[in-house]
Amino acid sequence: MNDMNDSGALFSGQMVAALRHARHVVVLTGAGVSAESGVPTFRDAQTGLWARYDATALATPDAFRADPALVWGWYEWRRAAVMRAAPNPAHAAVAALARQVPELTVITQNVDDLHERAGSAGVIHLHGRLMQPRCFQCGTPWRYPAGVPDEPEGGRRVTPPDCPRCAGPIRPGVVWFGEGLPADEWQSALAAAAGCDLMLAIGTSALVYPAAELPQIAVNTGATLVQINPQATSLDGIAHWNLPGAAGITLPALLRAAFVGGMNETA
Ligand code: BJW
Ligand code: ZN
Repeated sequence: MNDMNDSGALFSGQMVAALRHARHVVVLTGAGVSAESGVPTFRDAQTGLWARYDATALATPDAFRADPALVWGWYEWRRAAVMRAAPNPAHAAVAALARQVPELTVITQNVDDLHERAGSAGVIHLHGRLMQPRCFQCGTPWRYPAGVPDEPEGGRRVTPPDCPRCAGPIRPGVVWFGEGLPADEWQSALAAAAGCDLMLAIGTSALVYPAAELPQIAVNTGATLVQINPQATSLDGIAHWNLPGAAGITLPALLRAAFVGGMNETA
């Protein structure tokens, strides 16, 4: 295994060649890819009103049933943060990679739309989309009013809107713990993981299943696994290369090494 430094200055030539010659690349992203856009990761310490709560306890159907205004307020606060955020160089590099390899599949666990806003198409959203709420009772889609919600910095409780069809509460369009992943997206992700020859796992703690199975599936079917993450994760032991840097620096540097004349490459 070959590691590199945080600035992305040196990469193993073997790894760069694997990327350069890959026919189907899968990019699996987690919250870390949006961290440099200022969107807190799921397991970052929470602030304001939310500091008293564990994110994993808020992201459940039971939490919404017990206190819909608390949970909807948390998502409104996060929606405002995402709408004010801009894609960072990691999102841009993922979009650019699609123009360098014959086939690229982007699978994200993120509920934001920063990959799309950077230019990626056909992104598989395993955990749903923040911007596509629906009724908690009857599932009817609901549209947010235009504009960024005016949420105070510390957050607040917000009563969810009522469904125009059944008067049930509107819920965020995300996948909570204990809920199944969208079936089509999961099947597409499984097929891509099993069919790719290189997977880039970027900015995910790989703690949440079944998404965390995808890198192992890729490795089991012979793919090269490259991880970009400044912290240790459960993927460290199965990745062929661990690049311990920030995604917004490391991924653009890796692409320059692979596709712009082989700079930043070791023998
Ligand atoms: C940087 C960086 C920089 C920082 N550059 N990197 C098998 C075993 C055990 C449990 C289960 C199992 N199968 C299912 C379960 C239960 C459960 C689960 O996985 N629990 C675990 C906690 C153990 N899974 C589920 O419930 C799933 N459903 C399911 O399995 O359905 C079938 C079923 C139904 C009923 C009963 C049983 C089974 C659903 C999971 C849904 C997850 N949803 C969330 C919330 C979405 C909405 C929201 O955002 O509020 O999705 S949870 C949260 O975690 C969110 C994320 O997408 C997901 C993954 O997190 P991610 O992206 O990895 O972020 P972080 O914050 O954890 O890590 C950030 C990383 O970035 C870190 O590593 C940093 O170092 C790094 N980083 N800066 C690069 N600049
Ligand atoms: Zn309804």
